[in-house]
Order: sequence, then C-alpha cells, then structure tokens
Amino acid sequence: MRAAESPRTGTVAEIAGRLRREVRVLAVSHEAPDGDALGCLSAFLLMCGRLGIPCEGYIPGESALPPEYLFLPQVKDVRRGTAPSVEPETTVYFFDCASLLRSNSHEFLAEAARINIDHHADNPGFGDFNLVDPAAPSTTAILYEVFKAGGFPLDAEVATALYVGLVTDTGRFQYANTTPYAHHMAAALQEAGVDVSWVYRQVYESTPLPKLMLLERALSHLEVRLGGALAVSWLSNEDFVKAGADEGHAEGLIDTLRRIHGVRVAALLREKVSEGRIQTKVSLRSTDGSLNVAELAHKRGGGGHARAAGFTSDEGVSAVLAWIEREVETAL
Ligand SMILES: [Mn+2]
Repeated sequence: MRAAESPRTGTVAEIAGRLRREVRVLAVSHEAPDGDALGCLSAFLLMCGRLGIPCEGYIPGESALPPEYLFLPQVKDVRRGTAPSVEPETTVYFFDCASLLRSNSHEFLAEAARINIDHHADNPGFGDFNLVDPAAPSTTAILYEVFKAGGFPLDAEVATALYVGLVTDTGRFQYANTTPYAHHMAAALQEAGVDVSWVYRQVYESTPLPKLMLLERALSHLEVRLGGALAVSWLSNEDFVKAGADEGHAEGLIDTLRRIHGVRVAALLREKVSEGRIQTKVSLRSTDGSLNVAELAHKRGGGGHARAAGFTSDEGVSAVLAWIEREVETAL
C-alpha cells in the first residue's frame, strides 16, 4: 500500500527492517542500465531469494543489455518493455535512478510504495522512503550498507554483484569517487568471496567484436575542439548496423574519448532516427571536474553526476554538438 506519510529520508537500518517484512517486491533500475544498476538488481534479487521474499526485476526500454554484465545472476530474467502491474502489497525498490523520468515508470507508481536508493546528487527524492547518498561511490555501496544493517548473509554471489557496481562506477578504482571507503568495501567483498580477477575478465576482457567495431566507428567520427579541451563523437543507426552492434555495445565507449590527453569534457552522441523522428541521446563526462556536466544536462532535461551525466534531445547530432560546444566554451 502506498505510504500515507509524506516522503522522507530513510536510514539503512529502517530500509533493512522494512525489506525483511515485505510481502512482495519489484526491483527497478534505469533505462540503458550500467554495471551499477545491474549489480544492484542482481544483488537485490539474489538477496530477496535468500530471504524468501517474492521478487521480480524490471528495466524500462527494450534495447539489449550490455553483454559484459549478463554473467550476473538474475539479470537475464529481468522483465523489459512495459511495466508490470503492481499489486497493492508490492513495494517498488528503485536503484540508481536519478529521477522517476529516467526510470520511465510512472504507470505502476500510483499504487505501490516506493523506496528510492541512489547516489546521484540531483535525485529529487521521489520515493516514499529515500536513501540517497551522493558520497557513496556506487548505489551498490548503499545496498551493501542495507544488507549489513539487516545482518543479511553476504555470500560470494551477492558480493560479486555488489562489487561489479563498485568497480565499474569508480572506473576500476581510479575516478574521483574512489574513496578509502570504496577500497574498504572492496576488501570486505573480496573476503566474502569475490574473485577479483575473474570479474575483471568477465567485465573488461570479454568484449564482443561488434563492440570494438562500434568503437572504430566512434573513433572515425572523433573531433577534438576548443583547443583540445572538448572531445566529441557520434554514432548513427548506420554505424550500429555496419558494426553489427546493438545498443548495449555502446556502454563505456565514451571512456576512450575522455582519456585523450588534454581533454576536459567528452561527449558521445547517439542519433536514432525511426519513422522520421530524430532522437539524440547524449553522454557527457568531465575529466578534471572543472565543468559540472550534470548542470549542463539539467539545461536539457537530463541529469546525472558532476562528472558523468546525460540527456536526450529531439534535435539532430549537429545541432546538439553545436549547443554543447557553445556551453563548454562559455563554462571553461
Ligand atoms: Mn551509479
């Protein structure tokens, strides 16, 4: 049942206590999920199974999931496309969703209680209970604290799923969010049974050939602007067809743009044209933190983190690129 009280901030202990008593749960993550989003779903669904709580996962959208995360238990069984209808006793847990819009889940929200677990600073607190910690290196780090607070058993499978969110959202323990806490958590997860080298091979050394072919297409469109500070590239429908790639293969390609010497902001655009309608999905990265890309994304109805954000536009690639260049030039 939808909580009668007004939205509030929950503690990890409250969420753990609530989880233990759930009759049924639906775990939701954002469209175009990354390693953190999928790590959360996998760990949460596994844990609900351990606790005997009937559970289901849901990710909006139809596009293929990034193949490097399909080894995570439960992920392949997560429901896609239209949202499931939710019975009144179901609680919906949202993970890593910066906004309700991003989880594209309005349809079933009227009925169910919502728990919002996230680490995006711009999360508006859309849940009945909100557990939002921008200092957390990943959303799996917050989920890890919930599991600890509840005294729930952390086996190797659950620990591995939590670790995948941590290792990917910290850029393999290299980004600015790599705090001492992140290393302590990694150590605890390794002690719980994570095979770090095995995870590395699954996530980073199992690249499908079409993904590399897609990277080749992105590099062929690469331009460095503003005296080397801005790296931009784009991918069209044709690029995906020629590379033999699907949407999931685009995950992480922007990391190649951000690592170019001197680049302070990177932008990768994905132009989709279907039935004459243009949509451009934009990923933005700030390498040195001198420009808050979440603020840039907010101007176009998107969101994210200060150093990793995105938005979707109804304009074509060249118009969006021109806008980004103007904004970055003004800001830097
Ligand atoms: Mn995340």
